[in-house]
Amino acid sequence: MRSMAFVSLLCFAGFAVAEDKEFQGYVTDDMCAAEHMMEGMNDKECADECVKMGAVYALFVPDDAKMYLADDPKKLEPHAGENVVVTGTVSADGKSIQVTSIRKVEASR
Ligand SMILES: [Cu+2]
Repeated sequence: MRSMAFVSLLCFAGFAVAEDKEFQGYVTDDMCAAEHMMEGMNDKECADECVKMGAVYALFVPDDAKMYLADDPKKLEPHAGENVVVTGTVSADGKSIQVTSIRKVEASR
C-alpha cells in the first residue's frame, strides 16, 4: 500500500511540470529580431556585433512572428545566425524559453 501511494505522488509531480515544446526559428539578437540592420554582414556577424553592443541572443520564430529570449542567452550563442529547433518551456509571461536543448536544422526562410 505504501508503494502505491508513492507512485501516485510521482505521477502527480509529473503533471505539474510544464510540457516541453519545440520552437523552430533562427538565432538572432533582441535588437535586430527578424531583420538584421547592419549592412555587409551576415546574420551571425550581425548578431555577434549587436551582442557586443549590449543586445542579447534571442530566438525568432517565424511561425509565431515572435521573438523569444532564452533563460540563458549563452545557450544560443554557438548557434548565432543558424536555423535551429529549440526544445523547452515558455515562461509564464510568454517572453522567454527555458531551454532544454538546441539542435541545428537545415531550413529555408
Ligand atoms: Cu544584429
